[in-house]
Amino acid sequence: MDKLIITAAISGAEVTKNHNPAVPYTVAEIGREAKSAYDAGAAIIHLHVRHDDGTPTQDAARYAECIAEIKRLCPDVIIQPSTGGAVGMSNAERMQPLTLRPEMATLDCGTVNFGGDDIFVNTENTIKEFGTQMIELGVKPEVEVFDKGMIDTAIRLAKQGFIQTPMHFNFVMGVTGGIAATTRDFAYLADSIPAGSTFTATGIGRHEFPMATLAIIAGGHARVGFEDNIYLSRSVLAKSNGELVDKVVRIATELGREIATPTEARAILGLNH
Ligand code: KMH
Ligand code: ZN
Repeated sequence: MDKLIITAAISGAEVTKNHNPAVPYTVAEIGREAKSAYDAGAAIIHLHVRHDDGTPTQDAARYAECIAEIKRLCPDVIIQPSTGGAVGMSNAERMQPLTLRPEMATLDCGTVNFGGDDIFVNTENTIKEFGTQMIELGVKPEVEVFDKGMIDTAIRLAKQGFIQTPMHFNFVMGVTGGIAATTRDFAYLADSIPAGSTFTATGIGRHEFPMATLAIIAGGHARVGFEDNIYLSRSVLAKSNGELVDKVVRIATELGREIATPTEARAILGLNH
């Protein structure tokens, strides 16, 4: 079994300091949270950026500043900007971080009701447009899956040349409106991806560590972080993303799964940089 790649989703676009005061907004705060996660064992930082007041932005210059700060503190970490941004952003706005040619970026492969009445829109043409840009710029997509049909969409569009293979998937489980975070649905998703693919599991809220544990056992990879969950345990706020990464490292270690360094993660994911 490959070593475990831990992704830290340190910031997100929806969670705020009202939920947890350690949620990062400024460049310095983004750097601090990335370093806490990296020091604890994260190989990938999944990145959304904000203005200093916490408003989400996909501005390329703001991404460039945050990426420079993360690279200063964590020189070899893999940085994976979001192209999902926040609900309601235009495609042009969302795609901006791709111009920085990151090693990886997210590719959301379908539309989903997102946390209630919001709709996170990813039409067929949007996915094709984003996928084409990623191929042209040499950015490896992480295929974001909020429901099983999104795997089928990714497979279909890969056959048409819009996504390179082998693909790396992220099963985002437990979003209100998306697939549930259950053992049955985890197995369903893991059994539905093509041979030779890799996957990460992300459980939302209290599902974070159960889904990470299933992925550790099944040979997948795990994502934790404030974007998905702000609690270390029931009613106990995490003081940093590093605390969440540390917990998943402890679970993996108990189960006998070693943790991948960024260099080992690059080999597992076939990153070329
Ligand atoms: N903020 C969500 C609407 C991604 O990073 O690609 C979308 C999201 C997915 O977070
Ligand atoms: Zn995200």
